Amino acid sequence: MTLFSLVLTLTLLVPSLVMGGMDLCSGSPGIPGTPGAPGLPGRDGRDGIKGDPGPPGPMGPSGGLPGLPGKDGLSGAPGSAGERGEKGEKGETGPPGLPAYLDEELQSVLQDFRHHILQSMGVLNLQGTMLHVGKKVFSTNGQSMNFQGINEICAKAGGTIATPRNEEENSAIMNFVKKYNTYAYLGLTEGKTPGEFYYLNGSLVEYTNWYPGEPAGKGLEPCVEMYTDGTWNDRSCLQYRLAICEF
Ligand code: MAN
Ligand code: CA
Repeated sequence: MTLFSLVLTLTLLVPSLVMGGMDLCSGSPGIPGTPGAPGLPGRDGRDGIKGDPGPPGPMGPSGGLPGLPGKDGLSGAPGSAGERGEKGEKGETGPPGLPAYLDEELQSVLQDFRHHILQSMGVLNLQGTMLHVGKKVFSTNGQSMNFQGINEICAKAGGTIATPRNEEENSAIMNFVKKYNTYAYLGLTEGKTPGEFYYLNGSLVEYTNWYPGEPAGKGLEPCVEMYTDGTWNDRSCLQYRLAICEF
């Protein structure tokens, strides 16, 4: 070993001995060195979540091919109801119910009906505006109007213009004519043949009570009025006559 290599060995060894011992004259810490150069860029991270769609791009040049057909529009308003179907088969028999006379709810509904009907009948009887003949009811509101007006108000009330089919019905109508001292139109009109009269349902008149010499209008008096004695006269349809309906 040369002297040089011995000195070199010691020179290298001594500082490590001093550092390892720590009690060999420790100095103050040195000044921090300057920051190192930036490291190499790290590896790429994982893919991020998908971003929002971008805004629509600018319109392309015109003259392109026509686009695909658009989506269907909103559905239209419902159509009108179809024709009534055929009647279905009879359903099964329902569960047995109480006999009507033991059904308290039904009895109370019936009592209510009875009460209301009797009240209304009382009012109508007092006013004398309703006359029963067989299954028919004749009634008047005491107003006078032309033939068309009478047909309209009778239809509105759910009836038709009074049409005597026999003597009893004729006298019921005459009762109103006398009471109001106003002739009434009847539900009859003249056909194409002058002097031939028909019910409003189109069938030829059966019962008549013409005043002697009538009908004499020769096609110019297509309506029929009742005089105060119950006889009939053919007459223009534009007079004002008592409105009597039947139900
Ligand atoms: C008037 C009208 C006719 C009727 C005659 C009877 O002219 O009422 O309808 O036939 O009188 O004289
Ligand atoms: Ca006449």
